Amino acid sequence: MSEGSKNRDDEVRGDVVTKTRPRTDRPSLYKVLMLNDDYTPMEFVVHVLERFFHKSHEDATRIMLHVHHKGVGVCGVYTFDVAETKVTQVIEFSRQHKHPLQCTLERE
Ligand code: TYC
Repeated sequence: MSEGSKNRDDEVRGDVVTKTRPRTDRPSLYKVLMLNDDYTPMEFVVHVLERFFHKSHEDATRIMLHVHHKGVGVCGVYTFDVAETKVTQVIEFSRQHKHPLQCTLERE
């Protein structure tokens, strides 16, 4: 194959032609959701939102109150691995402190 006829997105190595896809695929995103319960102290939930989701005290308080009143709320949106890690961290931290706080992830 002459260099002139070769597609710009092909890579030629010996006889093998590999189509390189345009880099337009974006990763799927996942919401990390916080769930309400009757026992976890409000201040603890605010602390979790500050510590693991890097929220300001004001935003953390707003999200906590939203969850308290509506039952569920979004802490942040991340790629799968990051979202899964946040869920694990929140649940581990909550259990260490003997609180039943629940957190889950949902594909956007
Ligand atoms: N409902 C809890 C209370 O009244 C507070 C709370 C808020 C718990 C948000 C969990 O995700 C939660 N102490």
